[in-house]
Amino acid sequence: NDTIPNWLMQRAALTPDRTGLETEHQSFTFRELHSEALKRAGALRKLGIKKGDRIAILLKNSAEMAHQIQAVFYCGATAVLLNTRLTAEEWNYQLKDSKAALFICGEEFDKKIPDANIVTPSQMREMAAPLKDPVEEFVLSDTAVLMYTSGTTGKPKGVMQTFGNHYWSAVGSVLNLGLGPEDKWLAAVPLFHISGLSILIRGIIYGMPVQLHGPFNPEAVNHAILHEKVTIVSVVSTMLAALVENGKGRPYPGSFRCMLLGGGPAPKALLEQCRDQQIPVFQTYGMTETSSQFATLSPEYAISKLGSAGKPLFPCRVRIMNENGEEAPVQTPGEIAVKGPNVMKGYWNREDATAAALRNGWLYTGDIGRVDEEGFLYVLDRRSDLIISGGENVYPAEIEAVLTAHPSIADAGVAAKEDKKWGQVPHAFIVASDPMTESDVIRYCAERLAKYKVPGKVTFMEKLPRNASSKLQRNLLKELDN
Ligand code: S0N
Ligand code: AMP
Ligand code: MG
Ligand code: MG
Ligand code: MG
Repeated sequence: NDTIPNWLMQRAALTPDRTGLETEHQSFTFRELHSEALKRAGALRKLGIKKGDRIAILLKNSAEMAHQIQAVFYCGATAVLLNTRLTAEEWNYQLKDSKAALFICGEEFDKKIPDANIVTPSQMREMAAPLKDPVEEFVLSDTAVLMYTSGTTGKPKGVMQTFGNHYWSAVGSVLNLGLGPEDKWLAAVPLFHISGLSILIRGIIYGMPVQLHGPFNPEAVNHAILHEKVTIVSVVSTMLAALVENGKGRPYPGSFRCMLLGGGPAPKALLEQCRDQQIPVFQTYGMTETSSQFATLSPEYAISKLGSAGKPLFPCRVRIMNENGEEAPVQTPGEIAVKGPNVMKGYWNREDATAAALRNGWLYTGDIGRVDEEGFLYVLDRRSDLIISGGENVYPAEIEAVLTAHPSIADAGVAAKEDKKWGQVPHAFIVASDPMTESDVIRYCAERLAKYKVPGKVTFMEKLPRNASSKLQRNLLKELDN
């Protein structure tokens, strides 16, 4: 079994006095990050955690969350990172599916969670004591993190990201973006998504400081770029638009070198606006299943290839596949398939879904794209009706399942509605068997689904468009709207 040193222990041994993490009120050297992780790992051991266990974490972006994640690794366990925007019902599903031995849950959430083995960060701090035998080496093929992502069936699946996936992801990123002694990466994206977690891990592997933000505050991010020597920031389109809006008339300093934009499509108008304001946007394509960035547009092509997600990172390959399972010719749209050491091991306890996604060493993303003559990737369409709202994924099937369970709803379909702020929001089309109103539907959904999955609009219909085999034609629904 190939291993690498426990990354935080190694980093603390190599460059102990460098700043590793800063938040609004705190700053930690790598030595301090190591000692914070070690103490919490001791608490985890006292709570009975052993190698191979899964530990769920539901916390907001904070130094505490960063410490807890590393502590899990020090125990040889797997961290299951829960999205803070979900409902209790949705968290419970993931806790049960992952068979989490322990649930580290922020005080602000715990009242909503039944029968889980809950511990709060403050309880853990009371039990803190340095772990005597932390895991000194990470086995590259061991699962470091489970991150849940929904699918066409509507049931979330745990993506198994290994230590090797994270290591290679960090290496692929730096071989493209480079690294200087002045670099500092700002994380305002959530640590429970790979967009945020990957920043923490890069920081440790590179020996680079990470500035971690809590709730997204455009003024605070712009202030950090303008006055706090941040050189790289990761964002989704909704965040970038808010930064541009907030930053009007305040040009970024030349030291700010990369606005890494991913998590969904980038509106051309926004890209052009950034180009005009000399904001160095790097469009990237990646997903939870690829442990973050997979392809990224290098700076020298930012203008000539505007709209492209760039070329694969050094360790990665991209292919466009046609319906016969052959590689499609240049410029021909097809399914994007990717291969590389940052591609997940599979979906946790979902052999069928894993076999469907991973074929002959390639991950079939379900996204549609084309590659131009020079090898630049253009992402054209989303996998399987996926709606992306402000960087959060919304699967129509998941909402439809909730809707049709309602006694007064005979049939339901969900499609994307274009939205100025979020990019897209879900639009529900409903065949009601009893009288009901739009607000009845919205209230019902809000009790069962994360806010970003609650339909932004409801349209009542006599009948939904279905084909001869009664399959819902969501593309027709979409046309009914926009
Ligand atoms: C866009 C964000 C920041 C919005 O959150 P904000 O402004 O903090 O909202 P709140 O104040 O919390 O809430 C206000 C109201 O808005 C609702 N709401 C919040 N978020 C959404 C949403 N996304 N869609 C719809 N509604 C939303 C709230 O519910 C609230 O409503 P009321 O007031 O009615 O209660 C936030 O959504 C955010 O952080 N988004 C980003 C998430 C993200 O990171 N996604 C990426 C996931 N993909 C990946 O990780 C793979 C790609 C990747 O790795 C990557 C991505 C980007 C950059 C780099 C990379 C990389 O490869 O390294
Ligand atoms: P997630 O599963 O949350 O990691 O989201 C990944 C999905 O976001 C991909 O499968 C794509 O559908 C979409 N996506 C990511 N990057 C881009 C991009 N540059 N352009 C268009 N869609 C993207
Ligand atoms: Mg997702
Ligand atoms: Mg806010
Ligand atoms: Mg019903």
